[in-house]
Order: sequence, then C-alpha cells, then structure tokens
Amino acid sequence: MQAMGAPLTLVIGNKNYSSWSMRPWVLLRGLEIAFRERQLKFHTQEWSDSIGGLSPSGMVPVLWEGEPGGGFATWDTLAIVERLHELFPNAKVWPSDAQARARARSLCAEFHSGFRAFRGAMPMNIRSRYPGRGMNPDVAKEIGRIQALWTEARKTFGGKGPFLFGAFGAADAFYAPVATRFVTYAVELKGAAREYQQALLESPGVGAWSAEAVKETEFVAEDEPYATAPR
Ligand SMILES: N[C@@H](CCC(=O)N[C@@H](CS)C(=O)NCC(=O)O)C(=O)O
Repeated sequence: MQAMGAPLTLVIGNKNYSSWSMRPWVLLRGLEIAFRERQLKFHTQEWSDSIGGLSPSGMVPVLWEGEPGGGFATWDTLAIVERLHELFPNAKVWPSDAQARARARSLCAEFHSGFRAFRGAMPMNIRSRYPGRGMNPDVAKEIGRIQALWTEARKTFGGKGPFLFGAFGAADAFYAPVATRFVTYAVELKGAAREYQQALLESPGVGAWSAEAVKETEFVAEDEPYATAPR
C-alpha cells in the first residue's frame, strides 16, 4: 500500500533489543504499507549525533511523514498506531467491528502501561536463548494474564483468521515482542495461545524483523541481565 501523502520513515533502534521499535515496523510491514527505515543503534556515536534531530522525545520509535527531522513527527507506539489508522483508513490497522476495535485498543493499552514484572525480567533479546531465566511469581502471573487475553480474543473475535482479531493488525504487532520473548526464555504455552504464538512468529513482518535481529552483534549491557559483555 502506497502512502497517499508524504513518504514515511520509521526511526528505530536495535532490532535485537528494541521491542517498542519492533511494533510499528512489523505493523507497517504486515499491512504492506510502504516506508523507509532509519536505524539508530543504542550507545553509538550516530545515536548521540542524530537522536536530537530525529526524535522529539529522545526515544525510538518515531514516524516521520516527509523528510526525517524536517517533516511531521509522531512518536510513541500508541500514537504511531493511531496515526497510521488515520493515514490508511482501509489498511485495517484496527478491526472494523467497533467492539473488536475497542478490545484491540484495550489489549495494546494494557501492554503499553503494564506487565512491568515481565518486561523487566524478560527483556527482548531475539538472538539469545535463556531458558527458565527471569521467571518468578509476579512474572508467571503476568504471563498467565497474557495467555488469557490472547485466548479470549481468539475465541471471541478471531473468526477465520489466525490472529487475535482474525487479520493481522495493531494488537498482533503489540504482542509480537512478547511472542519472541516466550521463545528466548522458553516459556511454554498451551492450546489456543500456543497456536497464536506460532502464527505470529511466522507472520511476514515478524519473520522479516527477526531475521535481521539475529544478525546484529552489538551488546547492550542494560538489555542483557543474563550475559556478560564479550571482551
Ligand atoms: N512509550 C514509548 C517507549 C519507547 C522506548 O522506551 N524506547 C526505548 C527503546 S525500546 C528507547 O528509545 N530508549 C532509549 C533511551 O531511553 O535513551 C513507546 O511506546 O514508544
């Protein structure tokens, strides 16, 4: 799908680590919306030199319409998703049904502001495998909540498609880095949640992002609680 207005550029961080960057990237790719990527890797000179001009918040992701740094910026994943919904009303960023749409927004908002134990103990690290690490009672409770959310959405709104609301959309993009974390930390799911995780990992956008993430070699200490820096 081609942008009607100015060309889009998404500013992102490291593909191995930046779960917030992954969300709009896999959404754009999954919905076949044309965009360019501008990657700034964490703790690099390029980040220090460029982030001020490319990100009003100093964080990634940022969606630029027009010239990156000179066009119109939208930052923060939830705002970016809503902006894409307005720019591409036919792309089905959100489900067409009003209740399904409200539920999809609830799932995204709940992750955006919650799941702090899970996010802290199991940071995204697509190329690595740390089976069993990070698990504790608070994390287990939040993982139970995620499985319940997935199972209920699939049952109530999944229809004929393999994703939370049938066709791939914003809610799937929001839970894509959760699906990869379950692989990294060997969290075993059951039933509908497991089937959904598999469909999400195999979806075009998630597959493309992950294939590039595993090739990255930079070590970012703050995202690596279970490894020591290579010498
Ligand atoms: N609430 C923001 C979170 C963005 C965020 O935390 N981004 C991280 C990378 S995943 C970042 O830019 N970190 C760099 C920094 O804080 O200097 C969103 O939803 O986009």
